[in-house]
Amino acid sequence: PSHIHDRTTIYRVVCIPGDGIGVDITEAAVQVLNTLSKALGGFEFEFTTVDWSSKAYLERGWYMPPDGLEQLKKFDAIYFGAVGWPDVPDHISLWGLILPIRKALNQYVNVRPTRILPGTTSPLANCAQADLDWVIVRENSEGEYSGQGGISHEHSPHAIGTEVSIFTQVGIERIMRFAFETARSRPRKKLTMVTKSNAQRHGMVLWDKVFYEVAKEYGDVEIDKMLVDAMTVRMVLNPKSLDTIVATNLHADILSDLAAALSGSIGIAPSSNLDPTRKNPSMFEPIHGSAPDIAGKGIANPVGAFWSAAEMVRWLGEEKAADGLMKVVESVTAAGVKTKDLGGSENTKGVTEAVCREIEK
Ligand code: GGG
Repeated sequence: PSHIHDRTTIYRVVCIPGDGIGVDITEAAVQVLNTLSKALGGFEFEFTTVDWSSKAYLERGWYMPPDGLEQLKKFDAIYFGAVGWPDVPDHISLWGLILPIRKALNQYVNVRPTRILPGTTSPLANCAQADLDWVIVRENSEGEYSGQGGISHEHSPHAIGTEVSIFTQVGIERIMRFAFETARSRPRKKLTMVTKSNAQRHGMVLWDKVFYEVAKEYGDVEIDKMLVDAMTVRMVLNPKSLDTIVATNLHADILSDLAAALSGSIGIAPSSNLDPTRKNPSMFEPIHGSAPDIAGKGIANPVGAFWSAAEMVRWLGEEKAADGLMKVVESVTAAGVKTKDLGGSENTKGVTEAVCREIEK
């Protein structure tokens, strides 16, 4: 923590609401976090909000100021809303904000848990709550999102685009260790590793090799290996057979959206971009994007934002408060207070106020 004042721990959190519904849900998360700290006592949040967004980019030509990454290092945690707006090409917005932050702050792990929350249903027929409980561990620093490559012969009929995936022994080893530790900490102690090493014959083969090497240190963890295409089928047809999943940056990005949809809605899914060395602040964000079609309408589902906030609180060391917040969120969904994407009729404010009221009880 940044500092302790009158026996209250103060956590300095920088909020980057970003674009579209990122703004709505960040506001909701801040309201809930303030309510939580007030109700529990012992810790408080000092929020700083920065306008690093596509709208600002269109006005001034940059997302982050030149010292933006250095500014972020001064905080205990980063809370992120969403990035992406129709007037800016998506590769500009992603590379203007979220990808440089993950890379510069050594956030090489992206943890994406998936569960069916009480009072909600999976679109999968006969899928009970106990049948779908996964943690996807996404490699968050290299692979397909290395940003290497280029376009030659541009503006000619012979243009050539290359997108180079970089996988390093160090990068693979550290994500595997994190995934094995995650699997070990869960009751079923089961890890499924995903690649496409039949078609991609270099980096993915190294990924396989390192997985089996690291597995030797974790004899208590049951392992298996899937090709990413077959994995989508297994997630839909046999969700119960999965527990912890480790995959590359791109594969896990895709699989975690599928996972969220199978758990009921992309609107509930959280993510933690972690620097496990804790030398840099970690970043917490719902996995959904900016949803321009519903931006500013006040109808976005804030549950993914609350769950991400709970994971931030956990990472900051307030385990009990994190568990308490998730219990409250689950009691609110169980009571049927839900947005339209979950089959309910509430708006963002209605769900947020229900969560706050429940915290204050
Ligand atoms: N809240 C997350 C967000 O804005 N995601 C936009 C996106 O496309 N992210 C890609 C990624 O997570 O790598």
